[in-house]
Amino acid sequence: MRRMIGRWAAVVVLAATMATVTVTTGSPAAAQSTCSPTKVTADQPMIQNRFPSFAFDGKWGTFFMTDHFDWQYVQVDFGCVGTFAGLDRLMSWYYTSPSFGRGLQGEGVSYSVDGSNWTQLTGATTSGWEAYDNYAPHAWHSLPFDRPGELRLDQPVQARYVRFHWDGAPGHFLHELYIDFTPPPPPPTVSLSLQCETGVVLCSASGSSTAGGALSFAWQPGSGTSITRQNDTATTSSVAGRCTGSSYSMRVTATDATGASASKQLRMSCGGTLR
Ligand SMILES: [Ca+2]
Repeated sequence: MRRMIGRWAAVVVLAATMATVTVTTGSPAAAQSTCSPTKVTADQPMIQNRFPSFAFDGKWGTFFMTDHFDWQYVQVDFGCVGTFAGLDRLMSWYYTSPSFGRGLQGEGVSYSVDGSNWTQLTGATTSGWEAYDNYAPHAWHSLPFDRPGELRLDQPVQARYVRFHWDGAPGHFLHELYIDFTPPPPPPTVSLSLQCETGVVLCSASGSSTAGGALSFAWQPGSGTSITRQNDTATTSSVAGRCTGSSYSMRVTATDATGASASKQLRMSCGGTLR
């Protein structure tokens, strides 16, 4: 009878050892930009419900309209610091593009990282508007209606806020701004899979980072469990040890070179056979 129990126990242990549980966490597809939603504002009031956002909504048929204010601006807050490289605009005179152009009405562009300290684009730091009158370092006039072409920075800069400045008038509709802005890449994410076997303490973890490169693994055995690090590679790690109770828990954290990490924990049965 004792022998029979021993055989059954052996079968149970074997079956239990074969069983595994895997938990996966994190996903590269879950990586999202950290930029807040874009906000468009203006320093002068709109008229006829032509909102400032209409100047940056991707639709040429909508426009922002104000009264006659010199050197007013529309500000685009991208919600994060990215790379700003150039700006073009679409303006009309009552939906037309007359040949007389905008005359002596000035235009210019500035940018900021924090919304407090601003840098104006100048003729010396840009290209694209050489055909127009650069009457002040930061200001041009005699631009045409429609699209004059992109004012392009010689060296792209880091910015969160971009302002388009212009001398406005009611019939000068600002239909759209075309801003060359590249948001920063989303922060790296680590995906991690932890697999442990019942009956013995044998766990393995594998993972990857959207940033690429090697991962470092940190193992935290539950109470009453001792483990020995077995094997590490750039993307996998494993431990083995002894069960000292009826169950054990195991937690592993994988961290990439940027500091992004993912953790996972499992609780498994010891099987009562390998104390
Ligand atoms: Ca528009």
